[in-house]
Amino acid sequence: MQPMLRIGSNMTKRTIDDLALFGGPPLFAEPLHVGAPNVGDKQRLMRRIEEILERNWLTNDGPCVESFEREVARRVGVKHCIATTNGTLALELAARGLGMHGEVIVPAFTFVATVHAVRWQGMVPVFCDIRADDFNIDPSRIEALITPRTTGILAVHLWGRSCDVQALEAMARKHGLRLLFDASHAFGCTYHGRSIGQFGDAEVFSFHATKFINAFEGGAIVTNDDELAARVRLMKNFGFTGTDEVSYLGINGKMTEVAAAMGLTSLESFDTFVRRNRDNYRAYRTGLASLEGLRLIPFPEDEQCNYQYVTVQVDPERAGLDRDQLIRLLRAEKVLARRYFYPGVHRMEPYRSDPRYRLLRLPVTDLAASRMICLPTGIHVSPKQIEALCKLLGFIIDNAERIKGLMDAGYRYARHMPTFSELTGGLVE
Ligand code: T4K
Repeated sequence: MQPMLRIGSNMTKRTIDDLALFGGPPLFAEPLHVGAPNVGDKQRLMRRIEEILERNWLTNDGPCVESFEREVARRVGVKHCIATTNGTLALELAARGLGMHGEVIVPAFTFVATVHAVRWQGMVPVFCDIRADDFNIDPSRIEALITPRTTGILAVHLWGRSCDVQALEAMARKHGLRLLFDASHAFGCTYHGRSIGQFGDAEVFSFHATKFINAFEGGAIVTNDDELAARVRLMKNFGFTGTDEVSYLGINGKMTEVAAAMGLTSLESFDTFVRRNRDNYRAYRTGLASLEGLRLIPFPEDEQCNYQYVTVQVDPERAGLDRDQLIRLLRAEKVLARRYFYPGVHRMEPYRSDPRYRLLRLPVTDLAASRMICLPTGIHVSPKQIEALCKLLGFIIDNAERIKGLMDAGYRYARHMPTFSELTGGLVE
């Protein structure tokens, strides 16, 4: 007798044929995304946009951008916030503004933008492995990577959990290196009770649509360094120091007024977003607690967190299925779980085929890249849906052996396996 899954009054999965991958109806009518935008009060947003249009001041340090910068700096507790077009450009401006050049030590277990940013600025990324417990750059491996050409460390607070800031600051001090943090995931999070954003020489946030706080597209550099702040402010505006006067090599990295309006509106809903994300995270914690082979990566109880990335480590031996098989099963049920971050930046171009990395070994990164799943959360996902999703995962784990047998045998999935594009209504190819 197989375990039966009763999810709600109208959704029962009695046999594995009821799984959507094998022809049953999907668990959810609409797709559950990782990264569906958290949008705050739409009326406030529309009012702000109307005001922008009435002022006829659309970009170039308008009042919305100035308010957004002030508000971010206040919340983070830093002297300066420089808003930018996106997080990637903020990383480039910060790295360049800090005078980084030559080699920069980075993790490979991150979104590709972290590494591309330094590469795009002509620096050589030197990949450092991560720690198995928090998936952040491993400070104990950095020293061996330092050469006379090393000028900086670019560390990532992955999924909003802080790096070992103390160890990294000590390492940077000891070797006279610049220390920049990619805090794209970590707005609203703390390290030892202090806001992320206050550490190193500077930190960078992303306010992309998929982030905890979004500005459609957007980013920011935060720092207490007056000179750096002045420099990147010039750099993001072509180097203009006055009308018709350019005294620096610059680029266009400005945030628009409409983006800042969205950012300000998102910030007003900060507490609501945290509350929903925390409730969702707790629903996952309860729902996954007894599932063999699936380990929810915990958020620290003694820190503030934004709970924006819910991540689960799959142990294929114990779960009976590997990460990619689980993702296929979930996708069919319209749960668009993601493999953040697969396959690791070192396995993407241009790094993969660069002879400099031929002998590179990052065993912890490779293992993490093959085992991590990022599950949907945010204001468009409810704890009830998560309860149903966890029950589904339990059903899958309970029947893992038979499911795996069918999947390994290349079982021609019954009826129709929807494509990602179909699931997202053609919005995402
Ligand atoms: N450093 C780190 C550590 C980062 O994670 C990122 C960005 C950066 C730097 C660079 O910051 P930005 O320059 O982007 O400001 C997404 C985001 O595009 C990217 O910003 C983010 N990291 C990364 C983790 O996720 P993709 O390629 O996975 O996005 P995509 O289009 O597949 O969308 C993700 C999911 O969100 C989909 O299921 C669809 C859903 N979605 C997406 C958008 C844009 C929506 O429902 N609505 C939307 O408007 O990179």
